[in-house]
Amino acid sequence: MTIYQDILIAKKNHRKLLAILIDPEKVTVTQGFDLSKILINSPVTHIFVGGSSYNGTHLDELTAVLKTTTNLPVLIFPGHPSQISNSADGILFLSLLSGRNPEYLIEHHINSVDILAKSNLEIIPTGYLLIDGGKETAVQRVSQTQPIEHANIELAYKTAKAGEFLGKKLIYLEAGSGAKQHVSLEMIRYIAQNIEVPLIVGGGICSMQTVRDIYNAGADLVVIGTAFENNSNFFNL
Ligand code: 1GP
Repeated sequence: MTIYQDILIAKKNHRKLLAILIDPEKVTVTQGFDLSKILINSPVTHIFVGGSSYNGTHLDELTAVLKTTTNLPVLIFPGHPSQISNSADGILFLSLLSGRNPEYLIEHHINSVDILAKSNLEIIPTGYLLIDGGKETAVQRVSQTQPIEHANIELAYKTAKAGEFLGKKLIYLEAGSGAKQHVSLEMIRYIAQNIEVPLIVGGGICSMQTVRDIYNAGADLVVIGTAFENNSNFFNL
């Protein structure tokens, strides 16, 4: 079964999914081993690996360690084509639909073809929407795009739905790593009720209670980065 098929089945069965975002800029290979020990005893179901500005050399090794020591599906969450690793299981092939920067809508994708065409990675087309999280985040800075306003549910919904019509298999609502405020429950609820494909929500989520609230609002998969970096006991709270 593919990773995407499993996500679809989880959605159908209301089995909520939880991803940890690991930024290779902040995690060494040795730390990857330690992380794995925590993750295998946690509710985490997926590992996302990526960052807005990583350009180091240990991505393949770190990805391989995370994959082999946890047995969890590892998906590349790329900020740039150079962040694609064949050691992963798949890739969220992101189009930044909230923005109007052609690099993040199609250019990076073209530049990824040579490596992806030769890889065994499961490629999952993902509509990526940056929603204002109360401060300028790395995605905004690196992509040079404006987020959708926190309160503009209609625009966020129409952008997500257009992504679905374009064939995106996942929609990802992103407040940005370390956001002051996560995507509102109201926006999540409205979009979840009005799209068919699974919904991912991430950015600025600081407690397991908020994770549950976001599930209850209709998200199928929640992404945690900063909160776990700050507290490795996060999933037990
Ligand atoms: C960022 O959504 C992820 O792409 C995670 O955000 O670091 O704020 O948890 P945080």
